[in-house]
Amino acid sequence: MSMFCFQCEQAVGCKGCTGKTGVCGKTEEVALGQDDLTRELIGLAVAYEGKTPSEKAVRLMIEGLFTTVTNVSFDKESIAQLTSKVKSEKLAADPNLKLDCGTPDEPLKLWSSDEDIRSLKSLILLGLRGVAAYAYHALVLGRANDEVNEMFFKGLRAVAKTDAAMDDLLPVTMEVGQINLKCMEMLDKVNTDTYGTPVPTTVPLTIEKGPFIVITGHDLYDLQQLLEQTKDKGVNIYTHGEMLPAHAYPKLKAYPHLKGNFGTAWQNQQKEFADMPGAVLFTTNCLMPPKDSYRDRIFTTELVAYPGLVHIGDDKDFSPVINKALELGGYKEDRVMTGINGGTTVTTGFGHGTVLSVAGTVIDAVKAGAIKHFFLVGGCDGAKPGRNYYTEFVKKTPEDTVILTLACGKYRFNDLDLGAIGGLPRIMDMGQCNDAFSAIKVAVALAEAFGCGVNDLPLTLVLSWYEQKAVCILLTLLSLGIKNIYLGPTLPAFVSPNVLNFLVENFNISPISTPEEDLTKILNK
Ligand code: SF4
Ligand code: SF3
Repeated sequence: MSMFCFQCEQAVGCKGCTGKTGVCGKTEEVALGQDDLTRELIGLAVAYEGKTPSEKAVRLMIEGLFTTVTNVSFDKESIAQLTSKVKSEKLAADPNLKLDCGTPDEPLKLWSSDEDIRSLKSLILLGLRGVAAYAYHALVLGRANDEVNEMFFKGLRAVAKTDAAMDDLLPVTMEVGQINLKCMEMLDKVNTDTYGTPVPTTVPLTIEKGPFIVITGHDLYDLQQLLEQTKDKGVNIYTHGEMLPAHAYPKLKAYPHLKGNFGTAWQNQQKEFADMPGAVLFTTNCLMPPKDSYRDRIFTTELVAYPGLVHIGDDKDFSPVINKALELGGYKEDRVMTGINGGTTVTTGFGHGTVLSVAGTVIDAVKAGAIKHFFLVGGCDGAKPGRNYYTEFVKKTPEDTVILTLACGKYRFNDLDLGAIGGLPRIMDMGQCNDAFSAIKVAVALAEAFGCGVNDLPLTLVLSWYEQKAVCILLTLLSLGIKNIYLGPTLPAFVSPNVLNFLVENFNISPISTPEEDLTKILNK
């Protein structure tokens, strides 16, 4: 038995990672442990058929799904512990459960069925892993939604069906998309209820002298706890990766020692963290195996885990991180750092609250012809050279167009100064990947204002994907009937030719080609 994983964009040869280690650094043992966990989660879902899942079962379901997202956990021990909790809960719900999706000694049977069925089941399972990440963040802030929670169980029951046909599974994939919209809406609401409505904010990329901590991932609650605990400690806090939009939330922005943003997107961490005299806290994906040169400075919390790293538990006592930052002492002088295009600041905070507050200006600018087209250039970043497409695409967009962006793919271009239209910057960062909710809200509001459908707006979505949150967001967009999406850098390994045909025929999804060719196609339509 060997590992097989094809859940992210790095899958070897666009087919799958096999052998001893995946491209992400996940070992065979961890991959097989994640398969066991997934099998137990499917069992849990089946055990609860016709019954309302207990609170404990829901929590285990969300944690289990999120743990298997790419770059979250590399730790077979914590995965095994979670698996055994899921197993006990499954047996408590149905002691006689028999499940035909493989024994622990063989790979999940789910993956050995017809390729189209496997493809749709993958879209459901991987999409739900993404939704679980967002549900988890909302849960941390005390918010949950029964409909969202029920979908985890319903979706995994569909995956468990060995006689499922394409017609059974297609509606479930769309349902995963619809439920993700609800989930992102819940997260948007609890984020803004807790930390205020994001406001446009310019964030320095310079690291001031003195001790500092870099916090990365998506979890705003962890950031706030860390800001509280470092208040009078002489330690500055810098965001990294998907934590950047935190600067725009009034209640987080209010902390004077939240100073700026360190580095660029996740895939550059092994280079950017080497020799850094500060501590780093990972709150969610995307952790890469730490190099020896800096592993003593890396800390994990929540579901993120890596063998040998110090993990901050539920008590959220960040003292080890703070002490490490004090011990390292930081840079001796302010360190001017830049984005990948040489910019020294980036801006964020253009969520639906801000953009819709100036909707009148935007609509007038479109009517007057000052804004000809909107692009949503968003999604994940990654290591493939082909991702340079997104930088070039943005650089080549005409001056009378606006670029909305979100998630970590924006580091390819968010330090560019492309000027302004009607007082609004041409590049507007709407936030983290879950803030795709903001983009959808803005698109729907614009469509209403112009009395047309979203597909009739002068708007094109140019998306980049890497991990499973991008999968659920894509399903959300499709479930809303949004067409003509450009997707790259490559298409997912788990999309079979027939499923791809379905997506092309029904939604006109196109793989990206070159920035010039795609821009010509889009703007001449
Ligand atoms: Fe490979 Fe991605 Fe799976 Fe890691 S998560 S093993 S890189 S397909
Ligand atoms: Fe990025 Fe990992 Fe997907 Fe939240 S942080 S978008 S890749």
